[in-house]
Amino acid sequence: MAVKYNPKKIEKKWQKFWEEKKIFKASDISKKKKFYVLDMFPYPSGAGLHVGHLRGYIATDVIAKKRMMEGFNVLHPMGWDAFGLPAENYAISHKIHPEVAVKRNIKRFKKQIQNVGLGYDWSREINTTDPNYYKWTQWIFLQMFKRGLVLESWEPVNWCPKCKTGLANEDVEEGRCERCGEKIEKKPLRQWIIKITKYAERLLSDLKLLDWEEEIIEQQKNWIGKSIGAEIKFKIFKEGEKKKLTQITIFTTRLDTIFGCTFLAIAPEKVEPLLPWVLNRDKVKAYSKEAQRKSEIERSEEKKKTGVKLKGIEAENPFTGERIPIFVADYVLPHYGSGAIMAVPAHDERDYEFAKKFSLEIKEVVRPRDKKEKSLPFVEDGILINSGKFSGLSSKEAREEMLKWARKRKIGKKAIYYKMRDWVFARQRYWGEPIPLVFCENCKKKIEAGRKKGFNKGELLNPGWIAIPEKDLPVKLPKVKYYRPTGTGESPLANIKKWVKTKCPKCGSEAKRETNTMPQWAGSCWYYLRYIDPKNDKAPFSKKKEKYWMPVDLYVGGAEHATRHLLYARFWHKFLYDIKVVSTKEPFKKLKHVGIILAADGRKMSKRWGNVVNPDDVVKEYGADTLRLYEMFIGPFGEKAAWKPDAIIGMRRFLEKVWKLKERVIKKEKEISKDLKIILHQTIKKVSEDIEEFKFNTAISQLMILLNALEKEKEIPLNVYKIFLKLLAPFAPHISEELFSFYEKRSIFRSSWPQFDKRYIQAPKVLLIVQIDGKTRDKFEVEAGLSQEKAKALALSREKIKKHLEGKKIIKVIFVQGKLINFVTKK
Ligand code: ANZ
Ligand code: ZN
Repeated sequence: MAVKYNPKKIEKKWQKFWEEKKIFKASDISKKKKFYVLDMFPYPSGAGLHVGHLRGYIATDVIAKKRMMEGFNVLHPMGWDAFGLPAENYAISHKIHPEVAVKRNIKRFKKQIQNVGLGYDWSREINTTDPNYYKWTQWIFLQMFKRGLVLESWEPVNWCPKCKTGLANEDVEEGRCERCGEKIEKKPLRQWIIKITKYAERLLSDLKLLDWEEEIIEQQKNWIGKSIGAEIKFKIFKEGEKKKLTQITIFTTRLDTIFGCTFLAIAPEKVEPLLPWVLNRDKVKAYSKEAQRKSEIERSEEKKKTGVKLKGIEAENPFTGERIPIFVADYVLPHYGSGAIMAVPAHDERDYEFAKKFSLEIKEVVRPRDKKEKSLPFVEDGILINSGKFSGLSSKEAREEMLKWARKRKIGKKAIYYKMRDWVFARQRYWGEPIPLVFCENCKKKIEAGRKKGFNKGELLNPGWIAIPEKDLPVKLPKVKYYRPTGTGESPLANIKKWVKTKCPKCGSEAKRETNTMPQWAGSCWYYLRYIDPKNDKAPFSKKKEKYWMPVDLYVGGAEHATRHLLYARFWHKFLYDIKVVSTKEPFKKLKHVGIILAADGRKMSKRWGNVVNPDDVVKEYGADTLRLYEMFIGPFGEKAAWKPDAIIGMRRFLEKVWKLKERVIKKEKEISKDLKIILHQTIKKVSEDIEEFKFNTAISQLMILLNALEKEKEIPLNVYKIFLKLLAPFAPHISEELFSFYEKRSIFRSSWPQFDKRYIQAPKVLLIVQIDGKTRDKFEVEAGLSQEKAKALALSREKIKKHLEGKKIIKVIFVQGKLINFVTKK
């Protein structure tokens, strides 16, 4: 075989072979153990597939192929997350209908993916914009609606003036639109919300069931943001008078600081009930109105604190009996806790700023443990001072004792709050799943008149809104010419009169369709379930298949989805679990995040910088196997890595050497040297283990070590050669399949994964330093895991050590495994 390695010749051939022979197809009924490995599916942007996408897809492909060779029934599917703003904005800027653009982009993405030899089961391909798919997205929404988890709301929402739509809290990053960077405004808007907060506690506590990276668990926890504290009632009086007017409940996580509370602060949205007694009412009203225009981020992070004192009234600190002033201040947010706080300037940053500005009293009540003076505000826990009978207690003890004290007097109780807000589930845009509801005046009147029979929970909660019967799903997105956002707060669908006008499915009266669409996160909330049974038209998927395949054993994707997608999908899954549609509490057992790939210049790859690497070009120049190897070799999987064109060539050379090796393969049996056996079995072990641990780069290094060793042999027995090919196959499937095909008819992926022989596995060696009284006297190689006992025996048997220990008595041994043993002696 004198032919040169030519990936162009072999890669297309094997891609066709795999597809035709259905090598990577998952079977639904199987006695084999299953393995479900999932990629976060892409939204098919106009820019095409990016080498960054491929880093994750190749990794899951390596694992899927290894599992297949290990005898598992592997499900590794792919699909398209194609609704939403990116697709719609692309369509608008390119003057092409989103449906057409999406179709075109999908075609391109798919071709790019297939070019790389990824072993997806394409018979399960899904597309969230396909009515046969979103029929079931709408169905799940309706199940939530019917059970009272969906609410119509008019609260001001985050509005992006550029994208011209309302957004969820999760879509706002530091006060700006996560998509376009525009500053977010508050806008009163009719919308739908889903009560995800009902699941907050379970979303938090079930994190412990998961084999996820700590980093992502932490981000989920922070997003849910559970705070355990206390609610305390403060009595309100007319200034200087004894008769109580009303009371205010505050939420605090630092009850231990209450003796240092020198004023109360109330959110502008919550001040209304106090106004009848307030003397400077107009000023307070004006301030409150103005404050509500700012975003929450602005309000809570603004350095200059603002507020207005409520003249004519005061509060009583229930622990000290002192009268304290009350302010309306916009750093207090309406939707957290009770919307009112007890302010403790000495121990809270924001209260401190505020007190300084308004010259209010600053009372220190907590000291650090070490008693040294600390500058204020001191925000940590410590020991109480100036706190009556609670002085001397630690912060933690004080919180417990003070809560007891408050409970006894019925002025306080334990309280738990979550930072997470309900999910704003409506967008005023065209390219999304229609929300399957209609509005019927007639039914509304019925419900309001108390004739509630025949309405479900969602309909009673939202009088007039009627669920589309399941048999009438999907509610299809109408095909239209004009789909630009209106900016008025209404979806462009509202202009399609013919579509909007409909009959009420309950009473037959004239009704109007809901014109908001679902947010782009809806389709990805359950797609992993549809892969299990993608063509089912009777149900979202069959229960039997779900039982076999779920949960997803391994999920790989970008860390940018750590909060939104993963939180929303876990929420939908828990809901489906509650209504007995799925059998597992959590959808994704193990999660790995993939680091981003930067351009050679260290910047993010972006059209703007002109530094995007198109995988097609790499495949054209070097071949898919080289690209695959390079993407896995580029660096530790979870970390970002820069694309280095020079390093790609190294991978290509490696494959050329692999190709050449064939010339030395002999078919007859032959014993190989012990040294080569050791390298061979070491490689089987290391490649197997490294793949499991996502250490693809070191697995490839080890393959290079084995290749070097094989190159030194004159004759390579076929059985050894096949082992090498099998270990290489998940990384470089085309070349491995081609070389394997010279000897076997079956695909290399139908062969079995090599097993190492323990006898040839050497424990890694390290240098052990032997000291006597801290002075190094000897060093020698030992196994890394050597125990203290064995190290001691070995050391004491060495001549040098024997000599130095003469006449001395060992009184102590200090041992650092894998490094050092030190004998402390006495004469
Ligand atoms: C008194 C106090 C003293 C507080 C102290 C802190 C430090 P986390 O941990 O984030 O939950 N707070 C309560 N409701 C608020 C609202 N609606 N808007 C703004 N701030 C609010 O924070 C809980 C703390 O945030 C609470 O504890 C309260 O201030 C403030 F030395 O009460 B604290
Ligand atoms: Zn009706």
